[in-house]
Amino acid sequence: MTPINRRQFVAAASALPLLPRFHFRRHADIPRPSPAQLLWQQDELAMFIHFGINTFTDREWGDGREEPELFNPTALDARQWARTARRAGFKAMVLTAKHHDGFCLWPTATTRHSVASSPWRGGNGDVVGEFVAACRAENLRVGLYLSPWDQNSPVYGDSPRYDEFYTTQLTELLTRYGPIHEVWFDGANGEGPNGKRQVYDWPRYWSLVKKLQPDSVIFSDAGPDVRWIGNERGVAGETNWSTVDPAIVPVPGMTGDEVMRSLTEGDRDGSVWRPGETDTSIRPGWFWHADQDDKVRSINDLVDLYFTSVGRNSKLLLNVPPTRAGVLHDVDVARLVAMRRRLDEVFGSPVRGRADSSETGAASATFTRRLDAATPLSVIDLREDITQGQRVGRHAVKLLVDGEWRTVAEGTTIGYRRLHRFEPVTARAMRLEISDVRPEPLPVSITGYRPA
Ligand code: FUL
Repeated sequence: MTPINRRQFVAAASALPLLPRFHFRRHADIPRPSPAQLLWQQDELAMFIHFGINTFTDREWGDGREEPELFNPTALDARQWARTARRAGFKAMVLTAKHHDGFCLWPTATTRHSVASSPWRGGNGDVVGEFVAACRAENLRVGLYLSPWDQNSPVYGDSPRYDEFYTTQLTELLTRYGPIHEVWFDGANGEGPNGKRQVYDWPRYWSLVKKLQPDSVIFSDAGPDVRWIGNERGVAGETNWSTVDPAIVPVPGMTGDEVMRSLTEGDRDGSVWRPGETDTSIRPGWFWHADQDDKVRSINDLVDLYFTSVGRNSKLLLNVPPTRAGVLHDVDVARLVAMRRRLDEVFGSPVRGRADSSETGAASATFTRRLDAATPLSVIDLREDITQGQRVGRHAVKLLVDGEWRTVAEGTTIGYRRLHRFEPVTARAMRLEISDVRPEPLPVSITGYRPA
């Protein structure tokens, strides 16, 4: 007998008249996360580190003509970045190994525009190496951002030659430093010195990453593993599917309403699993600027970010830029630690109750949990088991208050995690109604939290 694959088996078996068809619909193949995508999502919080020549020129986008001598952090301490991240509950960090100015934070063989031409550590320094070592020491997953747009490279715009240059840089980064969990690509694209626009060979870059770091996730507008959420404000869509139709955003850097909608909300019947990452900065800029030391996000603002990203089936990649000394600023550190304290208070006393009734229809279900005593609640935390895909298209949360069911929250998608905040009410039971579910409903976990 010739072996057949799973898809052929399902097709063949569902054609048999004696077997009920619903059996096969119940096990429909819907997109599910890979192990690497699952880890990425469960981390919930990652810290973005924008650091480089811009830190010393006070710019956001360098032009590649900076003198490498300007790069000279006086007290660089990557361990302080990592320690802060861990204390604040972050599970991963992503460093700008190269930004649009082309200045490399590691001693690359591809260009002289790097730390090796700077006075820092006598020209023998390696920020990427120190960053990776610090992540390992603090048990954080490692991510690297290698900007495709490079304003320094003389071959930028000469597309095949630049692809060669760029993949050599990628190879250095992905072979010298051990496991890299996330590789971050942005879509910025310009013209080279020859006046031509660079055409990036995305399939080549991505297959190289997969070859060198098979357990990593690749981030870009177009994934393939993790997609950009479509804005830099820290706000995921209230509707947020982790599935997308890959034909809508085939390459990074595209614009248009449908592109932005698909980035922000995903696509319900999309054929691939590509969850959204929400990146934003703790300050107005991505790089450190002295005149923004008094513009660091407030504690409330940081807590809100958690609700509008992690609480909407996304992951938060929060940028905290080191100063010219090479450390995270005291103000930023204090805010992050306070954010952690506040989140620990909010989520400190979970209320689960016990399962009471549940009713399941073809595309809807109701789950009820009784509480042991009347309990004040102000947050509800919903979770689908995303190892089984993402299914719920609509939901409502009701609390039993004085003998009546009161709706405290309504929405569309749930996914990995959906958080709702509301004015405290004292409840005896919690109920979740889900509808517009595809394929069939599975249990959704419900946890309440007391007012902090
Ligand atoms: C964008 C860049 O242009 C910004 O400078 C920043 O690095 C942001 C995270 O990505 O594409």
